[in-house]
Amino acid sequence: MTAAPRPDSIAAETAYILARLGVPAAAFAEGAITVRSPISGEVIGRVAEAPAAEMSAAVGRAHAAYLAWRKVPAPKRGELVRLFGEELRAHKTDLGRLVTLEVGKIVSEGLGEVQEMIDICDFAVGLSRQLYGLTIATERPSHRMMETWHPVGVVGIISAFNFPVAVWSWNAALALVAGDACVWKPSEKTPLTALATQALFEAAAKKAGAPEGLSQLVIGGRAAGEALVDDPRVPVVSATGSTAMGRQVGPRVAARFGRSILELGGNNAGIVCPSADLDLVVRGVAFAAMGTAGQRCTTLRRLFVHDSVYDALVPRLKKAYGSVKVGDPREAGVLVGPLIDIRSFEAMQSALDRARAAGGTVHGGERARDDLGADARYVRPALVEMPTQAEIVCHETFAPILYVMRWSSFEDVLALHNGVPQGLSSSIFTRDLGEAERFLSVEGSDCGIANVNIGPSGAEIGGAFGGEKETGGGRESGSDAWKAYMRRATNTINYGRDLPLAQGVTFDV
Ligand code: UN1
Repeated sequence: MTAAPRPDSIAAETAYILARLGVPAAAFAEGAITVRSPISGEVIGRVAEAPAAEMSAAVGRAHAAYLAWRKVPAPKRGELVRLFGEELRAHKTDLGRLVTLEVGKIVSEGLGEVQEMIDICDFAVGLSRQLYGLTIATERPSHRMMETWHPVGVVGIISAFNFPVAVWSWNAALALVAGDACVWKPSEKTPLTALATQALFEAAAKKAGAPEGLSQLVIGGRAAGEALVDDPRVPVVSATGSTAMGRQVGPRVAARFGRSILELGGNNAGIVCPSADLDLVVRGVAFAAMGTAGQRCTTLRRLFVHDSVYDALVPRLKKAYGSVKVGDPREAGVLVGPLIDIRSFEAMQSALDRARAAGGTVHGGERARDDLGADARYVRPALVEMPTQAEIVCHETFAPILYVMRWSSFEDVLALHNGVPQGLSSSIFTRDLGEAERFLSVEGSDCGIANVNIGPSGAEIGGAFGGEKETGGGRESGSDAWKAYMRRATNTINYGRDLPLAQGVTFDV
């Protein structure tokens, strides 16, 4: 650990933190992948793309580690994850800061991302003593029937830039206690946080005496992703990213009878009812729609406001949109940092043009803080009043755009709510128990996550995370999501001296 003072430039601070986290300087000194900080657009690292054969070699190493790891008792596997959680606790400030530098999250959200990793480690440690199966009544005398959950093998993890390390940890922590090994292909936009996380994992693995190669990191582009997706030694592929990516991954994994856990696009809505507490709505909407600069899968993108409260609420929201502090995410008071890159800014502008063409009135959305770097893109979050749920509203644009629409009939608003291809997260703001319960019922939200009086984003790790329809159907993180990382065996044991057959079949030889 170096005692030098924390340097000023983003590139120098990045190098300083990576050194503290145990990443050798050579790992980010040269290579085909140029990493830019969205804060200023400056280059903060260059990382080599893994050669074509590397993915297959990494899967081979992970598979060899799995063969040893699967025999380690699950609570002992939990010990590795506990030690990894300790590393994360000890380095939370540095890793959180690195998330801020590489992704542009505000400081509290960078730290929150690492906290989410710590939380899933804690969860997985407990889980390592609970990988339970059922015992099931059998129809045959002197028999017993039960389930055993076994490790499944190598789990492939493809992660996105917006939660560059937390989403990996949701998968890895569960996979590791389940007895699996992991191969990780992070987003090409965020290899530095991946290198740092891998270094912390290696430190924990060494302390735990875990088999070598249990977690492999392969930095590369599409070819690396495809090699992972197509490798028959990878029974489970967990992929987070766009629906377009999932459309490729899902069928390819299925074609070789692998399983995929897909966490794809969201188009999350909120319904504001006549009885809603508007103070709470303003705060809930502000965080859910503008937080993380609109770059969460769970970001609030559509808001349906009842006619009777529209004129009371929407001016307040516009005020919040106009006054929220946009800028350098390292600065105190800033709530909205940069977009990840220029392409993302262009996609946002083209969505706003389409919204205008469909009759929308756009407030905000323009470039902000162009003094912070020619290659950085900051925007004032956009609130767009839409006359209808036009086609553009049905798309996920990964930027801070909130489409606001009016409603008057609860039936109609439920239909509009569910009338998009995605099904990740959803919310209702109401004090009316009937409305709340209907929203959560079978006739209500069709999403994997449905909330009352909180926005759709910011889920805790204890619940299963994921969604329906084009969101991909996968579930990660809490509840019984661990089952996707294991294989189930049904066991029937005959402890008698006869051989009664099921369904009363007789077969006397
Ligand atoms: C994502 O955007 O990919 O619920 C994950 C949330 C976070 C995770 C988001 N806990 O917003």
